[in-house]
Amino acid sequence: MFRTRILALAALACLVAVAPAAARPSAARATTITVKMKEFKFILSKSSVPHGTITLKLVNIGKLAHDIKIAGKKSKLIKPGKTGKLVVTLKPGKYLYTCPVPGHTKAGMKGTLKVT
Ligand SMILES: [Cu+2]
Repeated sequence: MFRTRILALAALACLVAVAPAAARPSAARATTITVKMKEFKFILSKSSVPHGTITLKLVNIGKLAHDIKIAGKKSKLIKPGKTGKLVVTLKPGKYLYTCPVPGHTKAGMKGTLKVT
């Protein structure tokens, strides 16, 4: 009987310890943006996202290979018709993104992502 009560108390203590973490409002959010790449521009499904973990779902709808560079991180080169992804963790601010393939940024493959 005594032992059962101890176990019940221990179980309750666990619940109390876990609950506040799950309800924490300032926890980092996870957002996914679809990024279509073509000659010579990026088309983003969202141009403003909340800070936290941001997954860029890359879809090359063009005829040349493209990749993306943002906040010092770079994706793999995505071939025409292929997909890929790049995960970045960003604080609030404005981030320039470009296509590092020579000549592509200059041709128009660039933009700014707003992180709130
Ligand atoms: Cu490109």
